[in-house]
Amino acid sequence: MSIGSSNHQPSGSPSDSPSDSIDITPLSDPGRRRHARTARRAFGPRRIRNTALTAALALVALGSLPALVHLVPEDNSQAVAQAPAAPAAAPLAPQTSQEAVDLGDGTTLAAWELVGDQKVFTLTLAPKKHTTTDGMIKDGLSVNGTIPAPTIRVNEGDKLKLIVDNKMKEGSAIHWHGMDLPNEQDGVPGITQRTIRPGTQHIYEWTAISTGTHWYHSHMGGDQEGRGVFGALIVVPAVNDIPSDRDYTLIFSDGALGFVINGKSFPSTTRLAARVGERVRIRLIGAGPEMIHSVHLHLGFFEVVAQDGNRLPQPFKADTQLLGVGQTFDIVWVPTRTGAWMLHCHIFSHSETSAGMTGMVTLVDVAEANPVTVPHVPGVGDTEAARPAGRIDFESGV
Ligand SMILES: [Cu+2]
Repeated sequence: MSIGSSNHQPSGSPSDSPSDSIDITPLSDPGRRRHARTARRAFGPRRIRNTALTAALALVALGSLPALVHLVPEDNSQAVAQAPAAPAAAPLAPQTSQEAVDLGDGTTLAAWELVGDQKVFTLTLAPKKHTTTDGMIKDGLSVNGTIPAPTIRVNEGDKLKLIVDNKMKEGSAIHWHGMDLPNEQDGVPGITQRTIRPGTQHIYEWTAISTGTHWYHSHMGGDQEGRGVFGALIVVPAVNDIPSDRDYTLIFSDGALGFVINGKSFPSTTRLAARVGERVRIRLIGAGPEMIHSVHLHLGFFEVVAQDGNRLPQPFKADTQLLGVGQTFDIVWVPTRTGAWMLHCHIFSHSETSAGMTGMVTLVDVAEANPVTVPHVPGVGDTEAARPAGRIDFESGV
């Protein structure tokens, strides 16, 4: 499965099942049974087998039940010719809301609702006792109850309304990092807006025109950011997105929460799932207020394909990517072997103590590649022995 560029839906956790089997759903439809009975009377059992086969194949091609009406022909050889042209696929109904969804990498997709022509997000900032790993409880700041803040994922050109509701005991403002937007929407307290006082709201309105992987965070000094007010801000380009089978986001932070990936310290970080041969896109975000991180992935190399949301004109291969404060990189990794492959900051004081690995460490669990599935064509076997019983032998006509 490839994740398309116009995908509105969360894409971090594609199904592990091949799900390539062809489902001829209308088989149990009473209308079809009626047609089948009529046809059986008219043509006898052998002819109906042929007709049913042809109808099944045509159904697969057309993917629509109404077409079946045209597929009980007097002469089976005319079936495909008589079938009407496949109707144009109906346009998808516009999405009008999105629920919060666990994206499978330790981040959560932000909920929104379409009001008029705007996608409306409500972001509630509040204190939270946050556990980074067993026994490590920190005084964090959450957005909609989560650390990191929920991932805002929108499409290029979307008009956004972002209601920031400050339920913290301190003032704040939210900066939309990497966005090309009007100055008064930039979220810098004392410069472009008044501080959002405790117990009050502030509304930001802007259009998402800066595509790729970005982020948002409190601009009230680095302290709030270090305690958790940071999240991914992904603007899916209308065309030419980076194709991938998996799409994960890893946000590195190093403030009051300690050395964390997506708000967690190893071994409580979320392990990522992948399969051999898949294109695994990982969006790296340096959201810590203080430090650079040297992000290393075991097993070969990955390709660095974008920086700060912009596709690189010349992607390059690396096994370690330096992630500066405020930077983002998109990397694409195609695992070649199964196993538990480590992704960690290679600055060992950020990822290890004398007691072992901790902090900025996670693992990618790579399973075997999906088997190649060959479509089954009913009635046709490579050898006579391979033909299932009851199937028609086209050569002999028996
Ligand atoms: Cu580091």
